Amino acid sequence: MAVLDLVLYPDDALRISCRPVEAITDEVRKLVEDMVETMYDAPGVGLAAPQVGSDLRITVIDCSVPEDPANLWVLINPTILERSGSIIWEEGCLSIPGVYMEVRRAERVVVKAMNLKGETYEIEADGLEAVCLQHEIDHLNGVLFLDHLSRLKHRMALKTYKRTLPAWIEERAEKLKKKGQEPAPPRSEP
Ligand code: K1U
Ligand code: ZN
Repeated sequence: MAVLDLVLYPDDALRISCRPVEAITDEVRKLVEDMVETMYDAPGVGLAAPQVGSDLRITVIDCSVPEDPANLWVLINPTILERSGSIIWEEGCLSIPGVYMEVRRAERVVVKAMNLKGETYEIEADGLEAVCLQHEIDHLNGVLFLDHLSRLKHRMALKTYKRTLPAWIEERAEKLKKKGQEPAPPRSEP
């Protein structure tokens, strides 16, 4: 298992529409394993494939704090079947570190996805789990939480991001070095 490099905003890789997984191959299993490791290491409550440079429709989610792999969801080719209600939640994004902003989303969702055994299953979620499912499925369509903000809030978010990013990059490099991994240089400037 490996902690993968995170793709950071404004990298174009975050703007692609991901392609469906056709078959559960060893490559898919390895990607999922590394995504889980990367999410727990960050730490985060979710991670989508484009955030680690893949164009596959895969996301992993564990909203339990402290983390509990028993509550891990692996969602392959997820689709939202139902949305209802409205909720405002302060969201973060591992590709836009240091920025937390309130976003309005559906309060409850029903999502259909496939697991690593190739079985289709449904999740009915509300609160943070519903917010996280929507945030991650947005990633698979090239949509970021910034896109849900007003122009003013969007500008404020980018200002915070530019100010705090250098320290975050340094901290992450230190952390990866301690794990014996060399961090990749950032792929694009904010
Ligand atoms: O997809 C991502 O960028 C991960 C993101 C998911 C998310 C968080 C909050 C609301 C919606 C979606 C994160 O995990 S940011 C980090 C975070 O929120 C967190 C980290 C550790 C413990 C608890 C939360
Ligand atoms: Zn995100």
